[in-house]
Amino acid sequence: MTTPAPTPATGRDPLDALDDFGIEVPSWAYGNSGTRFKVFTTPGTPRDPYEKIADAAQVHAMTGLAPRVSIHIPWDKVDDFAALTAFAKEQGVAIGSVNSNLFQDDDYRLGSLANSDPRIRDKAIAHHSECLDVMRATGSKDLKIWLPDGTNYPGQDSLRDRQDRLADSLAQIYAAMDDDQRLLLEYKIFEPYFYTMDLPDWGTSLLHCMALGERAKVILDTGHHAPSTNIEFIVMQLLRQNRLGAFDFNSRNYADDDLIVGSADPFQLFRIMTEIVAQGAHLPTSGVNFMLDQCHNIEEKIPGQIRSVMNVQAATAKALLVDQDALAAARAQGDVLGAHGVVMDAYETDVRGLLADRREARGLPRDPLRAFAESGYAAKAAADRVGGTQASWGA
Ligand code: AOS
Ligand code: ZN
Ligand code: ZN
Repeated sequence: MTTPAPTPATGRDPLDALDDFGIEVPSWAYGNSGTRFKVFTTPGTPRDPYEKIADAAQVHAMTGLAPRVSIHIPWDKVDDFAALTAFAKEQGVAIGSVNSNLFQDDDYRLGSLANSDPRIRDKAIAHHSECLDVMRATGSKDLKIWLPDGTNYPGQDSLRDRQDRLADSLAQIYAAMDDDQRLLLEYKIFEPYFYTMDLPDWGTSLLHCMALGERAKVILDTGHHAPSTNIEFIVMQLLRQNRLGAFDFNSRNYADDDLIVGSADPFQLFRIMTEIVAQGAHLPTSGVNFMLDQCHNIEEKIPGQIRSVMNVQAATAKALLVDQDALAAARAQGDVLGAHGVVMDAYETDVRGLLADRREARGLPRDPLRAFAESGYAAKAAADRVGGTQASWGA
């Protein structure tokens, strides 16, 4: 199919919406990280949060697509968060969501926010108060909670009591938040526990968010579902309830692979973005935070992130090219294959040239990966960053 013309109704190019589209990148993607097995180190890997932010800023400089960096506490803890925020600004980016960490403390063996021991629950709640202070210092508005709590064996704990304790802990965190702060609640079908997770699915996360209040929203990590789950349906349903707060984008083949989004199944990413565009949720006013949650073990990290944001942009571009008038007409006529064809025409459009043109028009490199390779940044980082300890997923 040829490149679609601008929509006749407005005369505007549907891809203009991309100019305001941003993807948040995770600080931990720039550290050494990977699987349960060997973690390969790379020369030039950041040694502190400043160097992680400098690397993330390269992604934005090359693509214009990654204006914010998610941070993780305590991995990105610094003495002076105002200074870190100012440094990010100098680099051309901002600090995005603040991720709490409930999965690296011996106290949390039997759970954190859902633990039966009130002392341990209080400790986990207090950690979120610390994260809220980091948000106040950095200007971040999103507190992101991934709850690793669960059980491994039938009978290990009361599933009902765990939910009640979790609800109470979350309510205490929510009560400590400012009016302009949001609580984003992630779910995951399994891992680190394998019999039950306390937040295993979008329905459970949504129920907790609804009990908390309007500023509690669900995070959908694309790697956190059973095989064959129809993720775009969940996207539609959460949008319908105004409860989709954010994505953690990544690619999933088997479990929580955390690989480059859109690498294994670009069609799924397109289907997700089609539901997003259909409800106008690609616009900044929608409040949906499009984040990456990825690790790069064997590939170069900055190019891996550049590729990732470009994949999300390409899927969004194709979704924007769906001819909504033709789609509505085909649906109204009960034209099953006609409607399907409209969607497939958009998916099969080669948007690479269109996106390169748009980048060039904004003063960005036509080919961000090539521009980064030619910039010499990686070699300079490898030469400069000697001594110290390289950052890793988990530190
Ligand atoms: C874990 O599986 C989740 O995806 C979380 O989002 C987690 O916080 C993230 O991977 C970084 O710790
Ligand atoms: Zn995640
Ligand atoms: Zn995950």
